[in-house]
Amino acid sequence: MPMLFTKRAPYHVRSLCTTTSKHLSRSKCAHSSPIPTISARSVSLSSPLPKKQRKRSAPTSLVALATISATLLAAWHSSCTLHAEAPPEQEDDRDQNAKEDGLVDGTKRTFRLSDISAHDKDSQSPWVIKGTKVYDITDWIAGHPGGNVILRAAGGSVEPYWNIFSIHKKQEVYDILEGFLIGHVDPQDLVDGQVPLDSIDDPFDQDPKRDQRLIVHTDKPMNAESPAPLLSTFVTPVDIFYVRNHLWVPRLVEKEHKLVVELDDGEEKEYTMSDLRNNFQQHKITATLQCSGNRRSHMSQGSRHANGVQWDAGAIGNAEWTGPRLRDVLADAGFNVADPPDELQHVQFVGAEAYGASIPLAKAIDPRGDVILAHQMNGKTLSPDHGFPLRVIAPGHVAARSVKWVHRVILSEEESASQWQQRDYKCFGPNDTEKPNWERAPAIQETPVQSAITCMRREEGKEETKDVVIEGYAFSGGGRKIIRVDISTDNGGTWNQAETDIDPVNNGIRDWSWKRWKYVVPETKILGATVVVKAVDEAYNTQPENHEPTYNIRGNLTCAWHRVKYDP
Ligand SMILES: Nc1nc2c(c(=O)[nH]1)N[C@H]1C(S)=C(S)[C@@H](COP(=O)(O)O)O[C@H]1N2
Ligand SMILES: [Mo]
Repeated sequence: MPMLFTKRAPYHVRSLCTTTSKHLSRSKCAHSSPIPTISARSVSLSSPLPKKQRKRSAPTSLVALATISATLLAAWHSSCTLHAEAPPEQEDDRDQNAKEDGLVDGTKRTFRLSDISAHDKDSQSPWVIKGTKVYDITDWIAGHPGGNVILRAAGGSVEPYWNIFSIHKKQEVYDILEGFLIGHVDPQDLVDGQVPLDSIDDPFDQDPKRDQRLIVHTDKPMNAESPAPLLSTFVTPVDIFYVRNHLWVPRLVEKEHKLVVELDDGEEKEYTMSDLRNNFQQHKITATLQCSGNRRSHMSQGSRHANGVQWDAGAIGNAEWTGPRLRDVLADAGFNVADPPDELQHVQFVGAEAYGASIPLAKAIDPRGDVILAHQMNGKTLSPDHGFPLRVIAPGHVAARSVKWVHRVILSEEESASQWQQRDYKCFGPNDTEKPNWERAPAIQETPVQSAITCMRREEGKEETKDVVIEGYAFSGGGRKIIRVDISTDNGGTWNQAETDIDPVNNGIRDWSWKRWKYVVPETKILGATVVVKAVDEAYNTQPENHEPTYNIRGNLTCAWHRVKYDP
C-alpha cells in the first residue's frame, strides 16, 4: 500500500535568531524571535537535457528511449534493490482483462483507487496514475532511464515525483507514458473530477524531524539553514547544521547498505558498511561544507534577483567527518591509483534517492586530497539528513559534490550526467540571463574565497565600555588557507584586521576548515554604521566589492563583501 499524504499544516518555524544581511543587531544574537510561517512549496528543478551521455553499457531497451534525459540515466543507477525479488503475484482476472482490453482501447476501463494501490512497487505489474489516467508501467521499467526510481510512485500518482524530476514534464515523455495507458480512475473515487490529494503518495513523508532552530526555506524537499549567530563554534553541531536536500531523504538500513564501485572496465566491486569501517584505515578530517547558494539572498538584494533558494549566510557549516579514503577503496577495488589511464578524468557518485554528481579523478586519488567516504559526523553515526549511512566528503569543493546516501561510485571518462553536474551548479556572465550556454560553463568544483558576519553583540562583562564583538567566518576552496580578514566599520572607507587565531591551528598542508574571526570595537564607533568584512586566501584571492560583477542568474557562489548595518 502506498503511504498516504498527511495533510499537515504548514510548518511554523521558530528560531533563536533571525539574521538578515542588511540588519543584524546585538539583541538578535541573544534571544528568540518568531519567524513568519513558511508554507510548503514544491520545488521544481530546472530540466533541459545535457547532450553528452556518459559512456557505459546500458540495457538495449534503453536505447529506444534515449531521447529521455541523461539526468535520469544517473538516477538509473540508484535503485537496483527495489524490485525484481518480489514473488510472482496472483493477478485477478479483472486486471488481466483490463490489461488486454487496454491494449485495444485503454480509455474504456475504470479502476478503483484501492485496486490501483495494490499495483505498488512490490507488485509484478506496477501501475501509476497521472491525472485521472491509469498506466501499467511494467514494460517501461527496464527501459526507464530513471530506472526503478519510478517504482517509488507505483500504486499511486506519478505527479509528485514528476514535479521533482521536472524533466518529465514534456510531450515526448507524456507520449511514452500514453503507450502504457490501461484505463481511468473510477469516477466514484474522484473529487471534483480529480484524484483526491489524500490518496496521493507523498515522497517526503518519511523525512526525519528537524531541529526547530533551523531556518526553513522549503520543507519538501528540506532546505534549511543555520541561524547565523549559532555558527559560533569551530565545529558546527549536527542539529543545527544546514540541510540541503534536492529530493526526499531515503531511509536506508545500515546492514543492507552496499557501496558498489564500478571500475573503468565495467567490473564492479561491492562493499558493505562493515567492510568500509573495518577493512580500511579510518581518517578523521575537519572540513567545511558550503552550499553553492550560500548568501544568494545577498546577491538578489545587492544586484538583481537570482534564481534558487534565497539563502542568507547560514548555508555553511564545519564538521568532523570520519571514514576511509576514497583513494584507498578505489585501490582495493583494483584501480591503479598511482598511474591511472589518461582518459579517465572523473569519479561519479550516485545517491540512493537519485541525486548524482562527480569530482575530478585527480582530486579523488590525491593522497592529500582527503576525499573520504564518511560514516560519522562529529564522532557520531551520520544522521538521516546528512547522508546516513554513507556520504562522500570532497573537502575544498562545493558541497554539491559531497553526495549523501552514496551507493555507487563510477570511474568514468565523463562527468556525472545529472542536472546537478550539467546545469544547476554553474556560473555565467552577469549579462547571460536568458539562455545561458550550459555546456560552455564548467561545473563548479573548488570554490572562491568567502567571508561573512554572523553576529554582533555587546561584550559580556563590559557593559560600561560598551564594546561590541563582531564575529564571523572566512573560508576558501581547494584547501587554501585564509591569511587575513579585513574589517571596515565605515562601509569600506578604512580597514583593520580581525583576530583570526581563535580556532585550533591547522598544521596540515591544506586547510579544509573555515576560520572564525572576531573584531572588537567601541559601540559608539559603529552605531548606525555599516560593518564590512572581506577575506584573503593564501593565493591572495579576495572578494569583490559588489555583487554585480559576479551576478549570475543561478545565484551561485555569492561572495561579495558582506555588509551589515549595526543598529541595536
Ligand atoms: N544524495 C544527495 N546528496 C547531496 C544533496 C542531495 O540533495 N542529495 N545535496 C547536495 C548539496 S547541493 C549540498 S549543499 C550538500 C548539503 O549537505 P548537508 O545537507 O549535509 O548540509 O549535500 C550535497 N549532497
Ligand atoms: Mo548546495
